[in-house]
Amino acid sequence: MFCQTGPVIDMPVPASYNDITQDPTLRDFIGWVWYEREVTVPDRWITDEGIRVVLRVGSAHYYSVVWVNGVKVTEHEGGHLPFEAEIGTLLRKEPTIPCRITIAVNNTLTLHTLPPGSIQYMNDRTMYPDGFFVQNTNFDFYNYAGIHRPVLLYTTPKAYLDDITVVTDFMDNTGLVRYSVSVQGAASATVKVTLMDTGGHCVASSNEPSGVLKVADVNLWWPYLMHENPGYLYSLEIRLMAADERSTYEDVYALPVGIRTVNVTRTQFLINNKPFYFHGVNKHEDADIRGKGLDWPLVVKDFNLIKWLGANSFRTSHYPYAEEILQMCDRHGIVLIDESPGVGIKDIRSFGNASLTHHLAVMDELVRRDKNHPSVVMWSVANEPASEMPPAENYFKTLILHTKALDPTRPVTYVTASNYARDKGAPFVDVICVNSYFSWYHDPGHVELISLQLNTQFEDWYGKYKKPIIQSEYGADAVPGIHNDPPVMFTEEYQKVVLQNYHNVFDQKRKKYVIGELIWNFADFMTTQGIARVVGNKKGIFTRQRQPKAAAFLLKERYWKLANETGTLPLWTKYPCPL
Ligand code: GCB
Repeated sequence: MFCQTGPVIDMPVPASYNDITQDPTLRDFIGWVWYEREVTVPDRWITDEGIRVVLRVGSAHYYSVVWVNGVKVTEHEGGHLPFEAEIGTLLRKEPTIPCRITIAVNNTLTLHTLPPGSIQYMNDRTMYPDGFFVQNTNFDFYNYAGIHRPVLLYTTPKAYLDDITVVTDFMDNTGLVRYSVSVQGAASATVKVTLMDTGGHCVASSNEPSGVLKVADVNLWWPYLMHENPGYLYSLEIRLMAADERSTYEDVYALPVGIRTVNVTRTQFLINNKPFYFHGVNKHEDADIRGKGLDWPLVVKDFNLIKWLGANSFRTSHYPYAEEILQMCDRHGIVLIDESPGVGIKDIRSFGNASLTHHLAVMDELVRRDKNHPSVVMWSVANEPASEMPPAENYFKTLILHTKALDPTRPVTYVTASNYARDKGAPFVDVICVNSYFSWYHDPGHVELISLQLNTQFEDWYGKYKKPIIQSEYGADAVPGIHNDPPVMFTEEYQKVVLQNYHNVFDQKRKKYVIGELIWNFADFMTTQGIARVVGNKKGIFTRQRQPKAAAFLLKERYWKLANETGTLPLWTKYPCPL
């Protein structure tokens, strides 16, 4: 059966659809879009009943419905996280036709989605035509939509490895890898687990589906700039063998494992029992043309810039990033604060049960996806919610306790911008993360006030909660190439002087209870149109095309100074290198 779909346009995957065509209605489109393509699958996938065929969507923004050969196979709420459907049975029903995959994606945000938003119909017919509506949101980035990450077809045997959980620890020189393997599709199965070092040598093994592997003379996973050889990864190879009356099945999975611990005290963040100071950035998945679509050259360029800068960490502001990016962090020793898409929760109706239920489900999906990454050292459940509203107390208590139950090994936070005295959720977080924009949104132009106001901010938060604090955002817009001395807002000089004033205070407080500083933002990024934004947010220290502004050099000098003072430089910095 051959189906004609109708007029279509070429649309690359992965990519946001917004900036691909010249059509302004598609750029700002709100509603359903349809993707479709046919693929031919190997005959063996059809004839061998012992094979599971799985369709996996890395992420699609926001609500997706998926059909295969016209039959609905799954739907999923939420961008930023993967979802799957098993389609083998369906393909077997009509083995002669190619596999037609149809994905409908709707980017509408409501009060109960994450991030939340609302649709507003404009009813004044003297101003707006019939049916005119806008999508309102409370976040500061463009609501890019489409299929943002790869769509894959893969197979497993009927009996397969469904999940692996790894929790690591160490005592003296011995590493401990507590693991548990979940098997599906087999009444009984044997599992062989082998932990290998980077040279491919087996360092520990077991025949149990769960247990503890002991690693003598362990190589711990260390962050970049904290050890000469950061990002050490073992490989946990798991082989599953199962049989039924028809056949035997073998599944195998190799999971990179970094052995490290994370702990928080009243004043410190400890990785492997050593104080870790976050000197890093906030990012966005954002670039010209592809929007939020995964783009390997961009990913690798960004990691080169992060390392050039001497940054040791970033926050996945304001949603979960592609798994490929987390894998890069594991390998390079870049520490992550892994954030949910809980950004812009400002309306009291977004603190109700429907929203909370969805937020809990998103945390389930996020922790299930990212729990085994050594680079992830903390969960952030939200960014700048209206945490002063009374329902925030129950909302964040439930959310944070739920996340801790999912993963007792990592601290949990949400990022706040509200007043310390009125914040209802702060008692439940492990680390206080505060955003502030002194001399920008407050007292514009008055950089001389930063020192006083920032000092007050830190003393107030620490005084009330006695928890370590990360300055999770600070910065100023700079339009590249605009200069003025003495500095005025939007110039490269002003961005620099704001940063310098913040740094002076960080240097006093980091010896006490401030455990990190994350610049807003790594690079300029696109926002919705408005009078406060000139073709996007310009607080990047790099342009959207990843060229440095003056502030990038200032930050580079600072981060390498911090690294020299608090860390251990990687081996390659001791030899001539293109820094
Ligand atoms: C914030 C937000 C971030 C914005 C930034 C800004 O507090 O968390 O999403 O982009 O401020 O530049 O206004």
